[in-house]
Amino acid sequence: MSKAHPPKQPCEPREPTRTGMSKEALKQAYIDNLFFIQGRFREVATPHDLYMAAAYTARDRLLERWVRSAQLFKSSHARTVCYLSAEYLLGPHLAKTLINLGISQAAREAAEDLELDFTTVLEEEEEPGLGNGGLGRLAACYMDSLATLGIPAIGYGIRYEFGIFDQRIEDGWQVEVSDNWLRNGNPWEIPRPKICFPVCYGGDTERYRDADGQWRTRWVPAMVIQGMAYDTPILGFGTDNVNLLRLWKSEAAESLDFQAFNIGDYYGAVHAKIEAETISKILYPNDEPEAGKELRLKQQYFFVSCSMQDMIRLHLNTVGPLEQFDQKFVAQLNDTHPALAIAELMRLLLDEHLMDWEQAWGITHRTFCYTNHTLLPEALETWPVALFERLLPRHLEIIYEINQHFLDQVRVRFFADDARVARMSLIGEDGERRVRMAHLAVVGSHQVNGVAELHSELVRTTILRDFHDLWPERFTNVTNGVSPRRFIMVSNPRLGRLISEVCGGTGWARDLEQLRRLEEHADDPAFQARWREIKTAAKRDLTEWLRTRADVDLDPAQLFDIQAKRIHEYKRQHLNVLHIIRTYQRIKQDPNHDITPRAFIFGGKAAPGYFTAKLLIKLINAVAEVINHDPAVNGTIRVAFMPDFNVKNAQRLYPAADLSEQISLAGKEASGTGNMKFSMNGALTIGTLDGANIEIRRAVGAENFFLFGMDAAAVARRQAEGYHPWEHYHDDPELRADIDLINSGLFSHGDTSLFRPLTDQLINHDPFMVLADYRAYLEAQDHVSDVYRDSARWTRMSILNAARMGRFSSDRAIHEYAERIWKIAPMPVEPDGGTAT
Ligand code: KOT
Repeated sequence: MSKAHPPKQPCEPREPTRTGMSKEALKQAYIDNLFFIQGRFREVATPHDLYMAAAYTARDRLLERWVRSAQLFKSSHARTVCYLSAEYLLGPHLAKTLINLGISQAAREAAEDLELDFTTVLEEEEEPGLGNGGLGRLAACYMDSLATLGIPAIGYGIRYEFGIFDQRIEDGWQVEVSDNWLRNGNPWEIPRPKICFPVCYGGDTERYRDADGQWRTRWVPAMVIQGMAYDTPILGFGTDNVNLLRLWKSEAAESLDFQAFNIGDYYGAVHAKIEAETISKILYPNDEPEAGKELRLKQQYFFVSCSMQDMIRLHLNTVGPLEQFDQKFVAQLNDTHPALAIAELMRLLLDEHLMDWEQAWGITHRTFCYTNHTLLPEALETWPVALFERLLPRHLEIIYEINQHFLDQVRVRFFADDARVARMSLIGEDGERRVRMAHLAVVGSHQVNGVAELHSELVRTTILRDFHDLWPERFTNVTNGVSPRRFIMVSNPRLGRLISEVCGGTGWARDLEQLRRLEEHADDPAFQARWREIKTAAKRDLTEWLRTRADVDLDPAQLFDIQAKRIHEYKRQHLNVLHIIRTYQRIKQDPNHDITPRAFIFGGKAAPGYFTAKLLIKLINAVAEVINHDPAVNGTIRVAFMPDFNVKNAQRLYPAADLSEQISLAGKEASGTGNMKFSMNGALTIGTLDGANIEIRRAVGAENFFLFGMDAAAVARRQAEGYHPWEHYHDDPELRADIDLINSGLFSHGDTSLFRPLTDQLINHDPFMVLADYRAYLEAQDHVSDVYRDSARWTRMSILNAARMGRFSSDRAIHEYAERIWKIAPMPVEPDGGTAT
């Protein structure tokens, strides 16, 4: 391939280059794409050109299936799920697409023939980080499963120009770097300049009589922008079904721009353009104070308005009468960020399509379902009424009217219970008047679910208790799940191959209960040896990566103990740190102390404005610095912080873990999904009875799970009777010594005040009861160390963990949503374009 033109075509008939699946077809397609799309030939192609050619080669095959899917769904008027989410944390597309197409091996061999390093090509991809963590990643897993199960679906969201920040660690501190993920172009999206909708803000409303003499309201906005669609095809595994992820980019409405230009206000026009483009510019990090987040509300309205308008357009183009809207669509609200969609659909039906209230409300209510993802009070969204009124005056009127109808119902049902009416109102009146988005979501939906059994129970009995009293039938649980394609096949190909060998093919990746077949090998020494080899190989890979990226040397023979998730006090990374410090003190006090060698590995981002979480990162790195360089430790224990925890890097962690840290205070973690990803990859869990941990423990067997700490009921009791963390500090000399060591300045070059905010908070307030669970945690960790020394026992437990994780596939979760909540059946796309029989 030394000439700068595409190779000559052979004369004999062969597979079409743009859709063929054989190695030869892929090779030809790859060379063509490098030439005709990138305008490159091998000798001058950059690694990015090589990646782009591979991406376009995969994309052609996606698009062919997409068109067939779209044709089928359109012609059959397929009922469709619309997943509304402000976040999608998709991770790299290429490897997953090749797996879902079933051409991973062929592509690898094609790359070999072309003398390309396939791993380097895959590494080149910049992932779209359009989410913060669990909630956004769940949306991505659910999109994967919807397509795999053959359920017609559209994911609606925002095409943020800048996703979640990249994290660098400098002098132990987190430094945020902006995520310019679109810099080199995005081969996975198709811009749709003709699919765009106006979105209005501000202004006023006015009453008028329509042609029938009916009084109606219209919104006279102060500002109009537009949203343009960017489509990403999402292919399922082992199927030709392709669904659509439609993300909206904000831009200046063309007409406005032009008007200003015509009257000579060039700067005004440019300003309007900038203001419009700002709306989809950046993803907000979680855990930030809500104050002054006008732009966030604008974002939420922006994407739900475009999405609702698009759904109505699709409906009118296919089914027709809007009365049947809720038969065509069901809309799932991924937490309350898109809850404004309820008011927006009402507005469109009432004001634009001139429907009456009762009918519009019936349709709206039958269309929406709401998933709650958190009980943390600070994460429950409310918006100041004043801000709402300024930005969305018509929606506030509609919300008031919904509230009036709703509270009338409450008053009749709960006679003379004013306190209850005040508690349930969509408007909070304590202090500044605020719109309560969770209340809007519950009132406007026909189903409400939590994301793990305990969480759903707490939703019913705490934050939404009054609503449960009123509408018990509305509440349900769907425990989260994760995609085995992403988190086993892509992340841990060695394990994937072994499972395929045991299960006789890759069918397990669509039917995860098949993992059970691993159980019969759990005690087989030869199988155990292979299992350990796979784990060790992943640990070696991670060790190598961390050596170059985090300047730390681990030993794959150590127990790899990993906590990877957002940094937050409720997740209790500091509890983990206290155990590390305890282990360090044991070594220092008795160098002959028989310690099970461990690598403590952390990963996770802290919200840029969350001071305590950032200080926790500094503490982890400060402890690492001292321990890793102390000759007395002699490498027995090591501490590492993986910078920039994202999907790509998560894929390096899960396969390498021996122990998964799931140590949140019971009742705080809604579900967790990292817990599932680790366990599927054969890690044992040390964890509390929180979120999905409870169900994971039940599934894998209590004897294969390291449980510690208070349960949610005990937490509530302790809090009710008055919790005094200082007593634990005072009464437990080891705990005191650990905290005192932090305060001594040992980890801060003698600065005794650096970590005081953390330690003072623990001793005096400790809202997440770290000190109360400290002793139980240490005991559980000692048990972990003992069991790890018995390699056959540990390996058996590890195999059983993976074998029993079938329930935690996102396919199971989506199957539950489809059957129980959405009432929607699969519509498989056959390779020839017909429906399956
Ligand atoms: C963030 C802001 C407001 C409301 C909810 C959130 C949120 C919740 N972000 N991520 N979550 C996590 O969602 C996951 C998926 O359900 C859960 O597994 C996890 O426990 C939540 O913390």
